[in-house]
Amino acid sequence: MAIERTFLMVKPDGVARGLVGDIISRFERKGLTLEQVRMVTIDEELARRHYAEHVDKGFFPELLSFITSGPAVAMAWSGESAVAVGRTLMGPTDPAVAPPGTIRGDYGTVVTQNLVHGSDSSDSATRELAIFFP
Ligand code: D4T
Repeated sequence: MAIERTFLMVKPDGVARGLVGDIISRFERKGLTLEQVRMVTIDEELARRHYAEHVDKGFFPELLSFITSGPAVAMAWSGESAVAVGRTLMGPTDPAVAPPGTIRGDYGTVVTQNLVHGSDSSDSATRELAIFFP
């Protein structure tokens, strides 16, 4: 048990569909604390830094096109086990199989347009927060 910080982002599809308020509300109601928030339109350079582990994957061109397609909402959150709690509320990567009650399970069907990003470890959170909130 530990207070952690995590990086969460509403991706361009979530912003375009007007789901920012709902998504923020879910994290708030769960008990996490919103520390910082800013709108950002991700460019290719930022996408390559954020998704460094995926740049050589086959799906990267599609991911790059999507993530740079419009504004996103970048957020720093804190709370008890914030990394795991954030991931639990988001649901599995592919919205088609994400259970109802999760953000991806409730609002998506397509893996690329999966609405939200959340750090998958404390180390990732530190790295990602430094990129978006230098
Ligand atoms: P992010 O990083 O966006 O929170 O997603 P996950 O942590 O849940 O999933 P990930 O890192 O494996 O994938 C990053 C990002 O790539 C998209 N993606 C993934 C895609 O477009 N096609 C694919 O086949 C996969 C596996 C979705 C999330």
